[in-house]
Amino acid sequence: MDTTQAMGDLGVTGDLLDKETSRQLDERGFVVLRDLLSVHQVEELRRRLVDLLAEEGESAGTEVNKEPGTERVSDLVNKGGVFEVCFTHPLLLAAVHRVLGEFKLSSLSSRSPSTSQGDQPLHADWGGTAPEPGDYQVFNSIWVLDAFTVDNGATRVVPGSHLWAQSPADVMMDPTAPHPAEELVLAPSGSLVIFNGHLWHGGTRNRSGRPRQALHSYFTRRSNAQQLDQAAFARAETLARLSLAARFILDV
Ligand SMILES: O=C(O)CCC(=O)C(=O)O
Repeated sequence: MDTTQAMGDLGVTGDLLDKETSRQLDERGFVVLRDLLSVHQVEELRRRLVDLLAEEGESAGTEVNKEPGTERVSDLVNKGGVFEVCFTHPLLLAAVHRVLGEFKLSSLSSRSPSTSQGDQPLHADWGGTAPEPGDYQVFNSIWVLDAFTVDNGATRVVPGSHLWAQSPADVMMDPTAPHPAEELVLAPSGSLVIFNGHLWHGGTRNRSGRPRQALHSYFTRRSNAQQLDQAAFARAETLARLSLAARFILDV
């Protein structure tokens, strides 16, 4: 199995990403793809996350990280077949491949900012030196379960910042402050926000009084370590359920 075969098996054909999507991903660093999940899928995902949060309580999110003021659940690969679409959707894989070349899943988690919480500094998802354009190491994506609106903690992004070879902390006095070029990513429920992991972005405050539930499918170049060691966490029932191609994406 190699990347080409795995992607082919999972339905990625040569021309899946249209020209405009590719252009936006290259130049602006992010794109909102609408209607990737059905209403039924969104409901199933939401319900499973509610159950997991109740089951796991204080330990929810600990496999990767807990973030004050948010509810997170991690290691979702092993917590239900319902999450499989989040790391096998052909459009997502085509976009990841365009940016990273050879890749694997790094982690799959959920994030919901609580009421009046959720502000994050602008950041890129790569801890090391910001790479030159084209030498990208990480890719991120957000499955929007509750529509992202102006007041519910939608993600902010600085379009084109993945091309600057700089991190916000290198050049901004205060990365928690608004950036003059930032945009709020507004997206209906069922959308997927795909973005270059070097794009400057961050969560914003949820002022809506309602949940803002979303899932993060985070990918890394195949030669990098994963945020969550998928092989170490893989459960027997997960391995039994997944196709060889899906296992290749996880590197298990
Ligand atoms: O959920 C969001 O709006 C963005 C979260 C994010 O960028 C992060 O947790 O690193």
